[in-house]
Amino acid sequence: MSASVANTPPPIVLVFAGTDPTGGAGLQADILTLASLGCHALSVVTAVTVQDTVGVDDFLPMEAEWIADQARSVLEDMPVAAIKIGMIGSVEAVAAIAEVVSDYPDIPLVLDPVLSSGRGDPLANEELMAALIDLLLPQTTVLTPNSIEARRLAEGVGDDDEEELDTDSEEAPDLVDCARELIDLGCEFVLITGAHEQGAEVVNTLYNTRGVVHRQAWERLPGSYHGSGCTLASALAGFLALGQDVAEAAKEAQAYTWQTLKHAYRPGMGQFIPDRMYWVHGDDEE
Ligand code: PXL
Repeated sequence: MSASVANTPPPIVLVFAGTDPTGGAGLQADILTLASLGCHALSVVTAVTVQDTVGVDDFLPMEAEWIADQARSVLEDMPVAAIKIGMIGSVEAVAAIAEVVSDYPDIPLVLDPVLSSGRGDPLANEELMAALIDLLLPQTTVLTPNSIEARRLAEGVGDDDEEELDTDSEEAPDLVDCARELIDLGCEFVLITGAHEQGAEVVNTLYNTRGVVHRQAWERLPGSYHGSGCTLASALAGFLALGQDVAEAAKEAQAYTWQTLKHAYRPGMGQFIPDRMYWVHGDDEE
């Protein structure tokens, strides 16, 4: 019919995420990141948030059946090279997503366990965390928690419900132990990010069943960023879709994310937004 019929589509990544009207985090961040890497994003809306760059005011979870229907229509139509899951919004939605992805066990799955916003507004409760652990972790290729999320997930939901671990606390389990626990819960790899830890550098570590795969240290940038975790997880899914193995994709995703943070801008009164299109905008004055 036309020449466009012959064009090869870019690698396709299916994203499950909540929308963020600021464009800083969530689905919008994922789509921008994937587009920037040369992938095509299929976008399944799991929730709608009300927020600005300062914090999240409210969110409305999408009905679980609607989430599954959105996903199934595109999965049956197009070849998906990787799946990325961000904010989910309800326990029912976790179950629905787990059921859909279980039909596609060969597609690598990146799970960003979104538990709260950058400001700390809760985006998941204990029940949702338990569902993530039971239903999605065993299907996950790479889990991408920050150190706070890693500790909360590894600590489990049983013993000490109300008390979150303070990252400065002497009691805080070592992240290597957290990684081992998370791997034991069934995911293949865990990439724990260290921005919330102390230190001049941010150290991110990739683990698998044998322990540390690699550890990378990055110059700590001064801002507070909205959507850095979404950017990292999507970039990782994108590099997997482009054919890299997990170890290489994790490195490339960190390098890309660090660049987006280095070029971040502050469009409102709150956090900085990573510039996923930094290579289009060119270098700015600091
Ligand atoms: O950065 C985590 C995140 C993911 N998804 C949505 C969000 C946020 C943080 O605010 O709003 C929709």
